[in-house]
Amino acid sequence: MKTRITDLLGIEYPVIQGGMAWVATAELAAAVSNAGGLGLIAAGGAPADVVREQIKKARTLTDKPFGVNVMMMSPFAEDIMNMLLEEKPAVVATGAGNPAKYIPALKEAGIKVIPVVASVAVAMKMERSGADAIVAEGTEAGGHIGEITTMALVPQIADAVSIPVIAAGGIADSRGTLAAFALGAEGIQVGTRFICSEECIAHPNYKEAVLKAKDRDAVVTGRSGGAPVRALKNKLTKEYERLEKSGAPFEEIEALGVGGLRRAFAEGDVEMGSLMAGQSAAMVKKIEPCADIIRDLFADIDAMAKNIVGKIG
Ligand code: TUI
Repeated sequence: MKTRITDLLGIEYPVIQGGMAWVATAELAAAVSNAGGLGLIAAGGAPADVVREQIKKARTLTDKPFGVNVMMMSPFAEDIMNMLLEEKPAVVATGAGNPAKYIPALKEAGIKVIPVVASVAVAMKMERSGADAIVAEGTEAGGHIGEITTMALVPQIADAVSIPVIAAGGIADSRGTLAAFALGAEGIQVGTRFICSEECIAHPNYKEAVLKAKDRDAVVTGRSGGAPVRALKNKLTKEYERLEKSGAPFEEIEALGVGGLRRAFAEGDVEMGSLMAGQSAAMVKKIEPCADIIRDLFADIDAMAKNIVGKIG
């Protein structure tokens, strides 16, 4: 496959692995890059030295390009950006905020910059600031999300910018890949399905929760505080809902989530851990190597496209 994304990043398949805090470690990033996609190490809420060690580890596991996802709401975002200017990963992706002030220095260092956005306005702002590509992330995605669906967001962003668009949110098989390309994307970002890869070191209980998830299990909490997060329904999300409905103070609601990711991904606490996952969780059927996941994400695209043209063309 050849798109502006495979050319830009020097990869075989136009797929980027989502920057999932705690899940997207050096092991997962290297496995995805070795399989021909672009793996990302997620900085999440970790300090710069921890992220630097992850980059060094990934370099021992792959000689292919990989990237780092920086969560802009992290108190360490600036430190991490400065560290990245030294380490020079192939790509810096960002989420949950505006990376514009860092883009000139990153580009100067030869790093490609790919912000994740959830609206047309921010996509246009990122293009003007010098981004190399954009991830258009629909509300189907896991973690911190916007309001607009992938179906409606991707074509609007594709029309609004000239840089290549990567679709994210709800994509977990080759039907989703084909749909994303039909909407104007030139690549896909996949998170949830990679949680259930063999190489992902998240706790087995968390992988099991994704495998067991049904269509309505990936619920949104935190709307009242202005930072909606999609995660698998459990005791924690129910407690969130109860507090939000009761009009509890923001601080009390927020305190509930502190440490939630660590509880889920490191400790396997499926009751009070934050099991962030997208709506595609219900489509994930087994634990398999990253190479098999990537092959399946692009399987039979030709035949599917021809079949569709046969029906409606
Ligand atoms: O960032 C994500 N997903 C995330 S971040 C995260 S850590 C977290 N946990 C709890 C609460 C908040 C964060 C877990 N999952 N996806 C990409 C994404 N970025 N979605 C939405 C945005 C976004 C939002 C606002 C991007 C830019 C933006 O504003 C830009 C501006 O101009 O201010």
